Amino acid sequence: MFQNSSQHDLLQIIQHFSFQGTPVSAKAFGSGHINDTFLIETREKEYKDYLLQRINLEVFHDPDKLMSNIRLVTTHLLTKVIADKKHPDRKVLTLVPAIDGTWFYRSDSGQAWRMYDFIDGSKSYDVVKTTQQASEGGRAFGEFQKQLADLDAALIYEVIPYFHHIGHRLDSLKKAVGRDVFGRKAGVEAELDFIAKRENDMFTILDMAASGQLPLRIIHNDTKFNNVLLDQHDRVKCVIDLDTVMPGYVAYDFGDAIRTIINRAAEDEPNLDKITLNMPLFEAYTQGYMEKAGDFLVRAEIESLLHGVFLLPYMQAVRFLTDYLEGDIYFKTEHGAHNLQRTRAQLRLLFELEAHRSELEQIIGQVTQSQHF
Ligand code: ADP
Ligand code: GN1
Ligand code: MG
Repeated sequence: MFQNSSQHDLLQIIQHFSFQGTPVSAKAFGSGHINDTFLIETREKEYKDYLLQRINLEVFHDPDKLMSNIRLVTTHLLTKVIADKKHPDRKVLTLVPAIDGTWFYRSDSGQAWRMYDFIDGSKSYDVVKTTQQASEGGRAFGEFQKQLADLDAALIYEVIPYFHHIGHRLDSLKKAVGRDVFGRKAGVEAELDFIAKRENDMFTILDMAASGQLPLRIIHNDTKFNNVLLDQHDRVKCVIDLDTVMPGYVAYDFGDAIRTIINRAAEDEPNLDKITLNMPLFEAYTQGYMEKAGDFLVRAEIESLLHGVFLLPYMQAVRFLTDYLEGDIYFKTEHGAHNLQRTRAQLRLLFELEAHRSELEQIIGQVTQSQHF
């Protein structure tokens, strides 16, 4: 297992990449749920540090296609960032080539590794605290969608099919319930009931899309707030974690960002009473997002944003619960009931969002009106 990999093993792995400097340490880094991430520090001041990642092959079955997407997207983003003279400090995730000229390294045991430049002087937040952070996040993801608007979607592989398709996610949950391999179903009847009661309401975005109202765009698909790096002054530095950049509907990105911004507590908060809504952060993100995206969104997309706010915590709960029932094979977990705890926290968040629906709707309305869309 990777967690047991020694510094020595990691330093061996990076020898397969064309980097500069003398690596002196490899430390586990970040709090992502999917890949194994390490900061590689180099001795010399003049050389960068690096970020080494073991790609999770249980999640990404075809690393060639995954890395082809990442190359395509980062190359495209770079042309946009270079052209943007107003923001010279902005960065694009930059891959370090492997010594064989490809973009990742396959070890003899079949593991897939990649390396990025480490983006210095940046921070990511699991819980958002200030309206400055939230509005910058909104600008970051709004701009990201805009920058990808002219990338040919046909060139992007669908590396995880039906990633945000709620019908598909509910089918997976039902199959997991049917199999109940770990005998955990009996302990989650209340959660299953809560999910079942809302099932029909959660198809609105797919219905709007099916009736031709929503354009399919290239979106980020994992806009959890810790997937944007901010600088010391909490200004956007870089959008990261590009593994899931694929076609989708903008409301998915909006809803997933709000899921992690509006919640005063952590995604896996065990004390459900701590899960309350921070409305000023919701307003700030919406403002920042609309500032960048307002000029390309069609009216139906603006209408769909609120549906995304309910759908994404719901879908996330469905995914966590499915993984709990299947024995925790997808998301990294820290203890046996972690996916259940995450499920409960996301369902409580959804409950809170439902209780404040009209306020949320009003805020979106006010922001969009004030920006004349
Ligand atoms: P995962 O898919 O597991 O979430 P990420 O690519 O999001 O992996 O990386 C995990 C964390 O590592 C991020 O949340 C961020 O804090 C940090 N990180 C990722 N890439 C970089 C980078 N190039 N420079 C600095 N920090 C990074
Ligand atoms: C995973 O990789 P990370 O931790 O940024 C997951 C997202 C979930 C998120 C929940 C490829 O994101 O879809 O929303 O966990 N990524 C993948 O925290 O499944
Ligand atoms: Mg991440």
